[in-house]
Amino acid sequence: MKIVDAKVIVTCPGRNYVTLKITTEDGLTGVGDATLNGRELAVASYLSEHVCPLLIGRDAHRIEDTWHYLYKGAYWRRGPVTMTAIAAVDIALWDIKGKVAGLPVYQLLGGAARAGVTVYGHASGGDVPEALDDVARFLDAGYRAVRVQAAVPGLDKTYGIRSGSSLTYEPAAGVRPAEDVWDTGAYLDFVPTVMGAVRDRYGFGFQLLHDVHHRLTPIEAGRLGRSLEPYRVFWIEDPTPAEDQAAFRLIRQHTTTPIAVGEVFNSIWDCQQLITERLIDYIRTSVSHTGGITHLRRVFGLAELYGVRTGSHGATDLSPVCLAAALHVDMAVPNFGIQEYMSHLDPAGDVFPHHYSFSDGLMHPGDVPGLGVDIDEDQAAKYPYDPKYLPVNRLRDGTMYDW
Ligand code: GCO
Ligand code: MG
Repeated sequence: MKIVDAKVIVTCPGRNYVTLKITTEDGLTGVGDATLNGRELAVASYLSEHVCPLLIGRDAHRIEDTWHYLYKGAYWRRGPVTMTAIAAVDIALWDIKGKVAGLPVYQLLGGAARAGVTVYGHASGGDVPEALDDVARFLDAGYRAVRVQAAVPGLDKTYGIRSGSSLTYEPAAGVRPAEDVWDTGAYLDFVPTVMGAVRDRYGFGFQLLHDVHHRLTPIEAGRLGRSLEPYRVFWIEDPTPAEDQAAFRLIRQHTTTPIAVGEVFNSIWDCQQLITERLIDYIRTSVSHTGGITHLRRVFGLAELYGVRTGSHGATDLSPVCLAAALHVDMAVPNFGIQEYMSHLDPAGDVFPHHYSFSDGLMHPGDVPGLGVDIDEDQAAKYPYDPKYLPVNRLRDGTMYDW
C-alpha cells in the first residue's frame, strides 16, 4: 500500500501545532504530531524538506522498516527535532494500519490491559488558598490524581501557574522569551507547606504530584523529596536537569519520594542508565518527542524489566494527535503508571476532531479504527502560525538558569 502524499500542516488553534498527514494510494490517511514547543518550524522544515520526499512510494505497512530507514538513514541520530519528525511519521503509519485493520491502535499493541487510563490534572494558584480551591475543581470533576503548583512568595512569576479561568496554563508567549527570576531557597521552604495544606484540607484519598521543572541540584532534590515524605506524593517530577543521569544516585540516597523524569528525552539512550540502575520510578517520555509509538514501546519495554512505570508527558503543547496516540499506548502496556492530561485550549477541538473521552478520572482512546483523531484542514487554515517562546530563567544576580 504505497504512500502517495505526505504533507505538513502548521496551525495555531490556541497554540502552535505541527501535524504530518500521510495519504496512501487507496485514499487512506493517517496523522502524526510533530509539535516541538517554541521550535515548531524546525521540525516542519525537517519533515517537508528531508522526510516527506522519501516517504512517497514507500509501503505504508512497513512501520518498523521506515523507522530505521529514517533513523539510521539520516546518519545524524537522535535529538528532539529528528526524533519528533520520525515520531510524526511513525504515529501516522500506526493510524493508517489501524484503519486498514479496522481496529483501534491499542488493539494492535496487544489489546486493553486496563479499563481506562488514569490521568492527572493540573491544579495551581497564585497563593496557597487559590491552589487549594483549584484542587477541589479537579476532585469534583472526578480526577483521582492532581498535580499541584503554587506561586512561590517573593517571586514575580512561578512555573506552572494557570491564569484566569482556563483549565490550563499557557507558558509560551511573545516573540522573545520572557525572563523569569528563580530562587531555590524560597522554593524549597515553600513547597512542603503547599503539599501539607493540600493533605490537611483534602486528605490522602487521591494521588498528589508536583513538578520541579529541572531546577534543583541533586542534594537539593534529596532535601525536597525528604521534606515531602509525610505527604506521600505520587512523584516529584524532573527534580534536576536529567542530562546527568548518574546524579540521580545522590537523590536516591536521601529520599523515598518517587522520582519521575523524561519529558525532554527523545530516545532510549537518554534514560538507559536511569532505568537500568533503578534511579527513577516513572519514565515520562512522550510519543511525539520520543520517536513515535515504535520507539516509545521500546523505552517502556526496558522500563518494565526494571520495575519502572510509565507517566507520559501530556501538556497542551503536545497536540490532540499525540494525546490520542499516548492513550492507545497507555491502554496496552503492562507497566502503565499514569498519564498527564491538560485539556487543550479552544478551538483546538475544532481543528482536531477526536474520539477520546474522560470519565471518572480515567481516559479512553475510543474504539474507532486507527487513532481516533483527525485534522480538519479547513479549520486549521483559519489559525495561522503565531511564533511564541517558552520563558527563560535567571537567578536573582542575573545568572542564566534552568527553566
Ligand atoms: C509538564 C511540562 C510542561 C512543559 C512544556 C514545555 O509537566 O507538563 O513541564 O509544562 O513545560 O510541555 O513545552
Ligand atoms: Mg513537567
